[in-house]
Amino acid sequence: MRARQLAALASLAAASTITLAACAGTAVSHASAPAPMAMPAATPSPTFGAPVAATSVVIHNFAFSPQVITVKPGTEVTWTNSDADAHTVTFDADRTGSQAFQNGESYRHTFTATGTFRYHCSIHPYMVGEVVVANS
Ligand SMILES: [Cu+2]
Repeated sequence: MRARQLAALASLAAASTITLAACAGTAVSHASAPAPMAMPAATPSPTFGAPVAATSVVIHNFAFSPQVITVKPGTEVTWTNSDADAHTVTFDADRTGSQAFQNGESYRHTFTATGTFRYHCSIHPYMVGEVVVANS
């Protein structure tokens, strides 16, 4: 019994050592292989709707509508919550964005730089949207 426990502990320790070694190896190869990071941008998610030129988004039935909007740089975008539940607008890239806001409340954000800005609701992470900021 005692010997078996010791053996189990020993194999656990060995496994930990292997895991640590594997982590170190992974970290090195990860730094030189940006392919996994680039994948989401290269293949747009099929759950995203068609882009719509708009400056306001309504949150209704646990979805952002329109889901994908296009704006010019310098545009202020307004999200208005028409659900009974609170939601957030949280940008995927840096987790900045709104606090939870309630029914009838709005969140505004001005987009200065061009780019594609994906966001989600931090309370309901399956709620996703995108703002495409482009000059044309
Ligand atoms: Cu939500």
